[in-house]
Amino acid sequence: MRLIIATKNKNKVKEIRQILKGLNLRIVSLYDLDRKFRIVENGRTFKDNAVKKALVVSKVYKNDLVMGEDSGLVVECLGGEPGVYSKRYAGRNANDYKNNLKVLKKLEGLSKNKRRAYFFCFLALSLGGKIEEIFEGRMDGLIHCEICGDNGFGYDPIFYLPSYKKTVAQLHLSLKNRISHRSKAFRKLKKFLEQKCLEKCEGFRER
Ligand code: ITT
Repeated sequence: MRLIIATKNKNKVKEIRQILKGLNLRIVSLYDLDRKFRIVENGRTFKDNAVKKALVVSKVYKNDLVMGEDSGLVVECLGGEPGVYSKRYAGRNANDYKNNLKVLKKLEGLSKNKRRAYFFCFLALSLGGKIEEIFEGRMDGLIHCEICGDNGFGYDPIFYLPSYKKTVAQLHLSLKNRISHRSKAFRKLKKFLEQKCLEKCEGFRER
């Protein structure tokens, strides 16, 4: 059985493959299947977007399990920004570097206790065009005062973890994958699939 991850973000796929290692499913992403597959992300919440990604893909790939994933950075003193706009925070030609600079600039001069932020990941699992279950994960930290580190992607170079005294981009991927928002959500998914869902899926496919 296949688990299709409804994402074209190669960095996410790399993390997800490592987190789900050992699961008796073939993991493929939209990046592998159809790079032109378009999903309009116009939800107001991570949940809306994750559900939309899952359903749109599940209606096409009806015999596969489909996982919609939406994630992003929430900065408390910015009223939740960049939130669902994390990918394109710096505008139409945004990239990770420009997005990071925009956040750093908005927080310039602010003390540590005003720099609280978290990453959020929302997952929606779908089969045969219907949502089966949803999962979430969160990782708390602070916005650093400069860009630091080369690992990871997105806002990892400015997301500082006081307990490690490092930004996420300074951590090895295997450590990020033990503590991240994404790993927390995907570990819940993994447990669910192992305990409850795989038998149902096999039954579904035999119909
Ligand atoms: P898909 O929609 O194809 O999944 P995407 O990159 O557009 O790919 P999202 O809409 O979920 O994905 O946007 C997520 C953005 O949030 C991502 O581009 C990063 O800027 C940020 N983000 C999410 N998870 C992150 C992480 O683990 N580390 C750093 N930044 C992250």
